[in-house]
Amino acid sequence: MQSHLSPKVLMLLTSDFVKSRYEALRSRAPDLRVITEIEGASDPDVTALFAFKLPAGIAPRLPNLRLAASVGAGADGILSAPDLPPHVKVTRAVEPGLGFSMAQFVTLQILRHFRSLPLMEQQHAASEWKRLAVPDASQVTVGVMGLGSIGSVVADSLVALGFKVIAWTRTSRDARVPLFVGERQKDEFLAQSKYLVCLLPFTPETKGSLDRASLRKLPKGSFLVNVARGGIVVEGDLLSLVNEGHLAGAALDVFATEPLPGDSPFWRHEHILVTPHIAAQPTVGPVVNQFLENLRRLAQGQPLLNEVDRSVGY
Ligand code: NDP
Ligand code: OXD
Repeated sequence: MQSHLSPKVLMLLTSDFVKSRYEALRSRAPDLRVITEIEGASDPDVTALFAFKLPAGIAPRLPNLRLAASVGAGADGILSAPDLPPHVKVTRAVEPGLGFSMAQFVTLQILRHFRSLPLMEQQHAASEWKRLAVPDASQVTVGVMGLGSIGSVVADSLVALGFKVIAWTRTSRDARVPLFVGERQKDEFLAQSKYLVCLLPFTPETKGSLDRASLRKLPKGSFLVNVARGGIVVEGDLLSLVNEGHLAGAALDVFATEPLPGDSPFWRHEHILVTPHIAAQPTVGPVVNQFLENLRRLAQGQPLLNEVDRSVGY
């Protein structure tokens, strides 16, 4: 490829996560023009952006931007830019390994609580031989919010472990588990979910949707696993419901503010486990290949892989 003919790509190195994708892109496509800062007040040569977050003020300096590709599964960090022109196509990363990593993480959190791992660790530390009752997964319902490329793999894994699994989606379709659809079936879905796994995208509709009123609908003693985006849950409402004993606890991997501030009451809470947004990550190779394929498709006017529907935000 002649360098003067290749597209020019801007990567915003906002984290190590993006930096490793930058290095992989450079080594897989050495002739591609990739910059990490806009050269000058504006750069009319940049046609594609590859990033996790798009701060305000960048898009207007790229007058010929046509593609904004997320290096992650969620494109919310790009869609939230207030000045991204409506004609720019947005894509996100989809790859099979991501569903498996997420299924490992979610089942780890559910089983840790369901099989009382913290108590076993305490007993171990105290040299205490005390047999615990073995709970029956077939009597326990896990509700998976969002049955997309990741949620469907998580749901299948939980079924394989013997749990009753139900799911909640925005639109109706065929599914391997009982499906509840839209706002009209949300309360019925929540009322059955002893474990609630949030795998929704962060959109104007889902933002703040797990508030006190919704979380209160869960059966008493329920447990929340949020691996989607922090802003979907109203954090103060969650904390009150755990402190009041309505919820047994939560495993939280994502937060409204990341990194989670040191003074957050979630840290060290005995019924809450905080992890630093590490539930799953798209594998570098497939994501970089998908981006290169989309550059090719863009140049040839073909439909893009994993394009986000900007009218619904995912
Ligand atoms: P998808 O876009 O494939 O699936 C989204 C699912 O959510 C779909 O089933 C969709 O319904 C449903 N949904 C969307 N909006 C609503 C709504 N308003 N009401 C009910 N259901 C709704 O997403 P993925 O499975 O690929 O990823 C899910 C999320 O996981 C990502 O957006 C990201 O935020 C998060 N993530 C977190 C990671 C971490 O490390 N913590 C790593 C990777 C991803 P329908 O089927 O009807 O369209
Ligand atoms: C993602 C994430 O969206 O890491 O890929 O959260």
